[in-house]
Amino acid sequence: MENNNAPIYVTKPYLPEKEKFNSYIDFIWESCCLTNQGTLHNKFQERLRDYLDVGNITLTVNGHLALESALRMYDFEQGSEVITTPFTFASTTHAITLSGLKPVFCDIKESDLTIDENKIEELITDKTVAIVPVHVYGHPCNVEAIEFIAKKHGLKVIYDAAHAFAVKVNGKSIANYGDISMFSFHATKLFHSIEGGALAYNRCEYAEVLNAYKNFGIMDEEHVEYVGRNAKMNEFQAAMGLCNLDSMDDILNKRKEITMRYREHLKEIQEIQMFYIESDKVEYNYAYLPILVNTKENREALYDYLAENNIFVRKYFYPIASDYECYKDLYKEIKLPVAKQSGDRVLTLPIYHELSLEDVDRVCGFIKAFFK
Ligand code: T4K
Repeated sequence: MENNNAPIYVTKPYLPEKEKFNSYIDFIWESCCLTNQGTLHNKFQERLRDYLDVGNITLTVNGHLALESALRMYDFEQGSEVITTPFTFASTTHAITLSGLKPVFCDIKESDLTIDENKIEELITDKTVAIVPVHVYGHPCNVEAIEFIAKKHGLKVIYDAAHAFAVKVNGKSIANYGDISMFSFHATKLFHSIEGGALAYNRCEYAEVLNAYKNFGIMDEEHVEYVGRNAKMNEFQAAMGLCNLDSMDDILNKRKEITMRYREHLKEIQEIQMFYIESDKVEYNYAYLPILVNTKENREALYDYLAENNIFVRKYFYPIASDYECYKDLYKEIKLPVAKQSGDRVLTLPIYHELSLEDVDRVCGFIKAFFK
């Protein structure tokens, strides 16, 4: 019998048919090639290039090391400034810092919680070398305005597109905007390879350097040209990616259906703000289900109330990066009112392939009861 009080978590990984995954595992056993650019890695890379409709893909062991590799590839002078958003997962800010660069935080827009393109230019100094915007929750940044600013000031644009797999803007895959885009294929993402990530870019001259960076900077048996890391994707990850890529249409349709059900339920609740991202320009991927609650007190109380009822939502992204213990002393003077308020009010509700519409009804039933 169905358990009507089974815990519901914010997400749950999509799993392909076991037989299909096993057939790839059989192949790995026969080839005895486990990692270092094996057959499945190369096949996955090709298929992703087609799927994302972009010139080049470099696969990595996770999204974070992909972002770090992209930043390090440019060999920016240490201490240079990178304009970015504080409303993101820890990885974005850490990748900039760990690359010896200084994150300069720009506030975000309340309409979609992405970086506020109108506030970027005032932060540019003679030390600025790049912009690292985040397509947070799969909401695309204003890619045209950012491109205009970057060109005007000679800056690189490296998108953190960890959440934006399969999103399209102006009919084009989002992977085609900026100099490089980083995607995360972590188990919690709508498309995953257990752990994993990729850099997508159109300049083929980047390929040799990025491929070397993920393999200790090794060019060939006798030449080590760069101070690289080990960020290689292995064959088991590629096998999972290949399986899941076949199911993308199904995954996207299901997430859309779930999102519509949430919208239907929650649109009447005055205390909650939702996001409607689809437009003539944007094909959205329904990666997350973020809401803004009217006050921080209500957000905290709703979070606790749902947990008491076995529903485990998350506060992605609270605290904002400038308030982390490891950064807050550096950013005491910075005012980021929209990011701060959004971090204080945000909740991301459960959304994953297996989530039934009855589960959505249950989650929304508790939210309605809370606001009554
Ligand atoms: N940039 C952005 C904007 C990102 O959001 C991320 C990652 C990155 C960069 C870096 O990409 P990666 O290096 O990770 O590829 C999770 C993920 O670990 C992280 O990948 C993701 N963003 C972030 C938003 O969420 P946690 O610490 O919240 O995950 P965790 O373990 O608490 O899992 C959340 C829920 O998922 C749990 O309640 C249970 C469920 N779950 C999780 C896992 C791992 C499962 O059911 N099965 C599982 O195997 O960070």
